[in-house]
Amino acid sequence: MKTLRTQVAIIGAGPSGMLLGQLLAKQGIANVVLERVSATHVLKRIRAGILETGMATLMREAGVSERMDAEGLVHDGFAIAHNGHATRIDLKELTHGRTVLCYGQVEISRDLFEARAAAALPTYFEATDVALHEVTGNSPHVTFLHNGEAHTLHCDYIAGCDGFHGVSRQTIPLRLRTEHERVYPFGWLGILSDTPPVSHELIYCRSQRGFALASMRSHSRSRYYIDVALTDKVEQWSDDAFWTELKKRLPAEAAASLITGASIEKSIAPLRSFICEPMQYGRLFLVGDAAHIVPPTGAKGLNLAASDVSTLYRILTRVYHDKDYACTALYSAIALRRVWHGERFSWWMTKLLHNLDENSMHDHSGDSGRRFTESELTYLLGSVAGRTLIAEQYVGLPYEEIG
Ligand code: RFL
Ligand code: PHB
Repeated sequence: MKTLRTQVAIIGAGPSGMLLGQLLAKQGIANVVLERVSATHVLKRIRAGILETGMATLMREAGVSERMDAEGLVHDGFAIAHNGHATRIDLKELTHGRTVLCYGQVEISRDLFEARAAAALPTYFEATDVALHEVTGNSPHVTFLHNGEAHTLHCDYIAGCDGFHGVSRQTIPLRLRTEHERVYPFGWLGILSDTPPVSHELIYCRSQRGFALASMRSHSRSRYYIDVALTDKVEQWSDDAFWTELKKRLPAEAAASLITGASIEKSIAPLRSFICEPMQYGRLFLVGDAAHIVPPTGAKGLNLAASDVSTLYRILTRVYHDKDYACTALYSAIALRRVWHGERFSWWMTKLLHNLDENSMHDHSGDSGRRFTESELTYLLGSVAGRTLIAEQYVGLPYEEIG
């Protein structure tokens, strides 16, 4: 049995855990990261692509932004296509100069792993049987197995950054947490290909056949999604079948200029809205996907994780630099206020752009639910106020100060 000691134990080496670790280390706050899988495994998960300014700023504060600033693509806007007609949401103009950055989550993880390794900060990959103990007492600790050896990590605080399926949230007794959940009756089939993107900006499409998204990772690597039935299996979708369906959903002009190629990754992700309240239990703080999941339609998942990280990092800095122990009690309320906005926006964007059964569940006859949504979208896209509503939330609401 090995005994270890640190100030903050971080469970999970996804973007939440790694970014928090790097920011805390910059402030001289010791931390240890425990991750269930290998670094290679983490780097295989193709996920987010769009960063709000808040996330990009945190990467800069953590001193890991060199490649992001050199290679990330600044997007001044994106398009929403409806009935084959694309309307541009001019983010920059509608939000007084704000933009988003297109830079893949895999690249973020790679930059954070390299920085952590270079600073020789303690990280245990392939740590199994991670369990949290005495979280509400004065001597919290985490036990785990690493290379077959039992370890006990004593700490002051625990950051549960272990995603939706992690152990941290489960440590909060059921009677003390409320979980809000919505599952959607479809998933996103995503494909990555070394082909030039069909447009230099993202195109979100609502069509009679379903949703489609044209995104990218660079000028030569594209990421496309279509919504599919939850029962579909990825093996059922050949590359050809995917491209054929995508072309039917994209506006005609984009479909005509789409360059297709072999997929280098293909997967189906279910869509879910989920929020756990509170996000704190004693000395345990839940961060990112461990506490909340959004459907990807608003590109908010990683960005909500980033605002949690920012809040927790500022609170812990105050604890260790100013001995302000009481401010830890502020975490959950501050984090949740922004989470609920992001959740609402993601649900709303999903509803606007997909054929959701929920829209027609009150129909006695006909199809008024779908028609209401189509009218709403037509109205929003044709109105400066409507486009501004979308733009302000897409670039991200401001972070709240610690009171
Ligand atoms: P992660 O990335 O899930 O990392 C959690 C880590 O914890 C580890 N873990 C454990 N470690 C130790 N012990 C245990 N018992 C453990 N259990 C789990 C896991 O192995 C993992 O390494 O959570 P984190 O760090 O909070 O990051 C959240 C983001 O990954 C997520 O919100 C985004 O990817 C969501 N998302 C998007 N977000 C955006 O902001 N913009 C986007 O454009 C965007 N696109 C997307 C997305 C997510 C997608 N999928 C597949 C869900 C597109 C897709 C398709
Ligand atoms: C992506 O590029 O993976 C991506 C972009 C925007 C979204 C979701 C996913 O809303």
